[in-house]
Amino acid sequence: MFDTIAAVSTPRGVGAIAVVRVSGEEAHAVAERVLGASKPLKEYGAGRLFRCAVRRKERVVDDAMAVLFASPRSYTGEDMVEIYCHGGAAVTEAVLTALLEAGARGAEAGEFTRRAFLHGKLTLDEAEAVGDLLGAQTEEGATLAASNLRGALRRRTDRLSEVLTRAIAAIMVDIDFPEEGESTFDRGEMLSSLRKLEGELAALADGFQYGRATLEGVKTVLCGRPNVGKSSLFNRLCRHEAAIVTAHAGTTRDALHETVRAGRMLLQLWDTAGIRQTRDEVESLGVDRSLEKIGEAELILAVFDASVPLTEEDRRVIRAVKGRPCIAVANKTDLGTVALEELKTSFCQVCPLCAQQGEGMEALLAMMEENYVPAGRADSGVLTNVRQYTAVTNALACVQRACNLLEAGMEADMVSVELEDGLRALTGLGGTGVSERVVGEIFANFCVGK
Ligand SMILES: Nc1nc2c(ncn2[C@@H]2O[C@H](COP(=O)(O)OP(=O)(O)OP(=O)(O)O)[C@@H](O)[C@H]2O)c(=O)[nH]1
Ligand SMILES: [Mg+2]
Repeated sequence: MFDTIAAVSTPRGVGAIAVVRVSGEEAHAVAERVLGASKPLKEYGAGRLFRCAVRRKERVVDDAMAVLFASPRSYTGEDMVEIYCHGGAAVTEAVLTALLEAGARGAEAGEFTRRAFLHGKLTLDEAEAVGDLLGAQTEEGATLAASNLRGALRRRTDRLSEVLTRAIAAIMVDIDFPEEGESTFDRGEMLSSLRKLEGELAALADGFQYGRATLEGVKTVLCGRPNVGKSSLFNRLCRHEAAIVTAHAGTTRDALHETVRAGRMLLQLWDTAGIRQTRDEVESLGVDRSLEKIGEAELILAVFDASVPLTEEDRRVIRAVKGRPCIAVANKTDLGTVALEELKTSFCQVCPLCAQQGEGMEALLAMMEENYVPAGRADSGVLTNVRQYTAVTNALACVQRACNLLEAGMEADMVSVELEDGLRALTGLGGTGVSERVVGEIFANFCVGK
């Protein structure tokens, strides 16, 4: 049974308008008790905007607009009413209170979207896309989430599930009607189709790095010896004077963090203390912190002063970032480029830059995007969270095992067990067979009113 819930769906605070939503079996009746219009609400029909007075305890608290939705053609799949009231804090509160007094219950976090999932209006990955869309901080992230909301990821996984279903069905025929010593299905053909599926699942799993980076941001750390221009670059990327810059070596002592939009990327960006041997206790703690941040980084921007030959301290930095995803930034090119060639011997990606004037920033952003934002991926159905990623990697492992069993000429029913596990993992991505607890956790992360 789904009772009738109500909540303010716009952010708290003052705005020109606020949207209050009601959903559930009694939604229309509850609204009828509160909204005074020129005729009974159902005469307006679904999807028609009408003007109304909102009443609470015999008093009109707002002059508003509203629209009815009839089940199943609504966001939640239930009867719904949306009220567009004036966005003052007291007005909004009064409209909500009137609905609660008229029989609705205050909605829990994410309850509207949860109902949409439970009524089959959205699959679980599409519901997650609603959360991703609300949290997206770049247009790239919004595009990705919107396309998942419109089913891009679901269609992609549905296609893969179909391959599994067909393979399972073929094996079932074989198990049910065994012919003497021979399979009724072509093992070679099945193996090649499953190997292809394996490749597609692996590509889907690989895209997770991009999905997460786009929505949560790439953990990016600026490092280098003191005075090379890390904080100058940090400020350029932040587009404001977030860090102190001086000609004094050892200016930055602590690790500074900002969330930054850079081109099509979102960065969780850290500026760090210059790495060097020092007797200064505070600076030395800062250096420890820098090394720690390097350890956690997904992308390192190792900054060097290109106008002078590399120093022993620079070489220590090069050793510290060895084998990590790293772009070398050859800074201070306005003063010279003597270190440029040597940097090219240690790094695949070297970007000449003048952080002080901003020359080279576009090239640097392009280099960063090259690593993290492959062209044309945002609308292809991308994994965006660990739950989805785990589902796909589990399915992938099952398919790999099934292929190995087929290759080893093992019994068809053993292959089929793996394929069924793989199918379960993959359909779980859309929410099939997912436990109440997991579903609850997903929606608990939403805000009230969503
Ligand atoms: N000429 C020139 N000077 C620069 C450039 N980038 C930074 N500087 C100067 O270099 C000095 C050090 O810059 P910072 O950005 O503080 O360097 P840092 O690497 O953060 O230094 P620490 O915090 O001490 O480790 C300042 O005087 C900057 O103005 C550049 O591209 N060209
Ligand atoms: Mg600094």
